Amino acid sequence: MMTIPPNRTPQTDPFTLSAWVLSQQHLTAPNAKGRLTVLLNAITVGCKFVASAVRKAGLAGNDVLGMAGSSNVQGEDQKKLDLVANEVFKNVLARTGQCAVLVTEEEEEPIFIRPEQRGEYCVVFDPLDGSSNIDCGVSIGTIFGIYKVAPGSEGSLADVLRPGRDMVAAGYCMYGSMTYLMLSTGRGVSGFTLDPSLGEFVATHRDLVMPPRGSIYSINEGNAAMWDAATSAYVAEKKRPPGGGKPYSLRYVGSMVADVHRTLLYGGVFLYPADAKNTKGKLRLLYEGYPMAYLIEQAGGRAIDERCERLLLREPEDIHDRAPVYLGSCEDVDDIERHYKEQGL
Ligand code: AHM
Ligand code: MG
Repeated sequence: MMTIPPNRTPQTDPFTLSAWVLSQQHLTAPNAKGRLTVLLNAITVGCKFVASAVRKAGLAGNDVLGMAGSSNVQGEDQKKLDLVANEVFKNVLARTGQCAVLVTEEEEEPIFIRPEQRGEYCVVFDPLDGSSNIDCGVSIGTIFGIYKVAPGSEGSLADVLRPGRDMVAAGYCMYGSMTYLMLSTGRGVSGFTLDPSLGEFVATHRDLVMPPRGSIYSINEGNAAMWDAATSAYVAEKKRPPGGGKPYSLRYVGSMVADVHRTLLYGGVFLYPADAKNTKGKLRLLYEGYPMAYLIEQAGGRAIDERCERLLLREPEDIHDRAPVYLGSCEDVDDIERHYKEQGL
């Protein structure tokens, strides 16, 4: 009988996302019943669907670009593709039978799953982040975080109104030049790339570790006149380093998923501070800040708020709460903290 020698090259060992999740569960919870695996699989189906919709958007028969003529809970105009993605994720998640509560950026109230379909996980998500980039074909993404309900809970507001450190998994999918899905179940971060010929996410970034320092800062400089003193001083220092060192480069896509993805891979920092107009910043804590902070920390980086406290420990006041976000390579985020301390925090 012919035996197949172990060969771990990606060409002959397509390590799929489902296989990776099962292997992680085997390590962390050997008695697990595979429920989180089912849930994560459903999320990958949603991501593949949205990736396909994004690829075809604007072509004949796919009239999903442009405005839907409605606005979401934050009063922001909704794009058609936002709404398509929202429906897709709600449907695939509810059908798993593993969810108790869903929170989506697109809907004001949490969605409580009816008893026949109810499970023990809560998913908070931004179905299509980076709205301003949808119609021009620049990278956009889906962000998600997963909590487990409290023991005995049938799914309540309290199950989702919790700090991000309680999440059992978090990730994002970026619809860019390739479709990437970066995921953590609390034991590091791994990245997967959608192989269009297989229709599967295949492991391409195993156990990702961020550089301790980068050379890129990422912020909307158009808001500079409204920044606080610490943010202004930090950015000024990166442009003109003391002692004549090499300045940092500025990169800003305007899609959090793309800006964080680059930060995870190359290092550096991504900031969305509070400013004189947006006193809590712009980014939503539950389904933007926490999942990204979770991934960054799991990859060895650091994520803080304007008090220089761990973002993952911040208590949400509301499911659509916003928070200032500073995340990236540890030493770069330490620099930001130093400026806040110098300004008297
Ligand atoms: P959205 O959820 O409406 O897309 O808004 C969130 C996005 C983030 O992806 C991005 O980091 C940020 O808004 C960009 O904001 P700005 O255009 O103010 O720089
Ligand atoms: Mg968003």
